[in-house]
Amino acid sequence: MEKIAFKMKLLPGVKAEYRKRHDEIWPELIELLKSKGVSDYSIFFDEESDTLFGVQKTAGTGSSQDLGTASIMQQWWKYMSDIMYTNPDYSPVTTPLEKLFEME
Ligand code: RM4
Repeated sequence: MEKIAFKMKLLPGVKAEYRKRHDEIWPELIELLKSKGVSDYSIFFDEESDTLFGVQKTAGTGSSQDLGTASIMQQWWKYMSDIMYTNPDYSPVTTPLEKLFEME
């Protein structure tokens, strides 16, 4: 298992809506993530910059951000696109982050 992190960006003032949508995350999306080896997945938020930080473990077969060929992820990304910075295909603009330290 590998632990990876990446950042995404919210539009201003939509933190509550983002949290609400994730509180109500689709079971089919959770099923996809788990089936593709994603686990221990958290998303943190920096109020000052509206930046989201995703942290997750992967089974070495890619991260949540690599699942854009799955219909349910395409639907989710489109659903979220009104409150996030996205690419033309509605995928969230994602910047991988370099790990500088990890305590086992
Ligand atoms: C985020 C973003 C990510 C997705 C999670 C579940 O808002 O859409 O790509 O993996 O939700």
